[in-house]
Amino acid sequence: MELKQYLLEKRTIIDQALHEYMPQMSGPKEELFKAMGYSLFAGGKRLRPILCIASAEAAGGNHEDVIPVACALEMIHTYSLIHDDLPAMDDDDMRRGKATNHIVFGDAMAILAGDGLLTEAFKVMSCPELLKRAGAERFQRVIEIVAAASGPHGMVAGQALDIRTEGKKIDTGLMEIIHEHKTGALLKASVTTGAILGGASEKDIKSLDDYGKNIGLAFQISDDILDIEGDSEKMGKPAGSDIERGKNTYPAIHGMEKSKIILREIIDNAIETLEAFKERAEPLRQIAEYIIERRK
Ligand code: GRG
Repeated sequence: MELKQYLLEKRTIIDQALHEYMPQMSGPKEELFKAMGYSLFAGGKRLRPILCIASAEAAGGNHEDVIPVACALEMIHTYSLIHDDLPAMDDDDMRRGKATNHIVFGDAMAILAGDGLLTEAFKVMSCPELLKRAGAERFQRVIEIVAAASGPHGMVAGQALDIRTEGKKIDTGLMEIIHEHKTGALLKASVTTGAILGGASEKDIKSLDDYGKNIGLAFQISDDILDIEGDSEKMGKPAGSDIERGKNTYPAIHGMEKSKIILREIIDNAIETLEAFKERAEPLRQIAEYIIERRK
């Protein structure tokens, strides 16, 4: 399996579905939808939806089992980035190589574009096709997992803690809680929901859930490392902003060398949880390796 080809294939499927869920609008709602579409189609890697599909495949299902949920995850992720970039939060001007949403549309419209993407995500997931395909029990379980991972038990809590601890010295335990909630929760939910909708057994859901937890943390550590060693042009945003803001990152607390060792260990743990899935989990294995090698 060639990962590059796999990622391209899945990204195409997701982009097509996202365009169907988010048609171009004319009339009074035009500006709002333009602002939502601006960030949704700004060139994101689509990692969360791809993980959702790859997890469904590892469980024996396919992308058709998860499309509404995969797209909803990307909408929620995009909302979080729009709000994270606002002047009241990280105050960033560049994201994905383009001016951030509030720079183009203004703060108020950027807030509303984020709100629109978040709520639309739940509309997309609550479609009758998903209910019919998944059955009521899986359908309910998946929506609850996505809500918990995004909201005040997940990403929103991580962001709140991150903002409140900026510039303060914290211990590794608290830093891990922040990472787990802010970035890890939605990545883990992407894998778990894929497993459930792909028809995995409870034992397999647990293994894939463990994989998701590990790569969620790994992704944030690699992001911390990239912020120091990355190339601003490749990343589409300026490097070095974490240090400037006094963010509590892995390299800041453990140093660069140890952070890289920890990252390798976590990726190895993630790959180990996939043993029972044999060939079907090859994309998930390669995505785990990609997290270490990624440059953006
Ligand atoms: C505003 C509620 C709220 C939450 C924001 C996710 C987040 C919480 C903030 C983003 C801060 C950040 C840069 C975290 C590092 C990890 C991360 C989520 C990077 C961006 O995700 P990618 O690399 O982005 O998947 P693309 O652009 O490829 O979609």
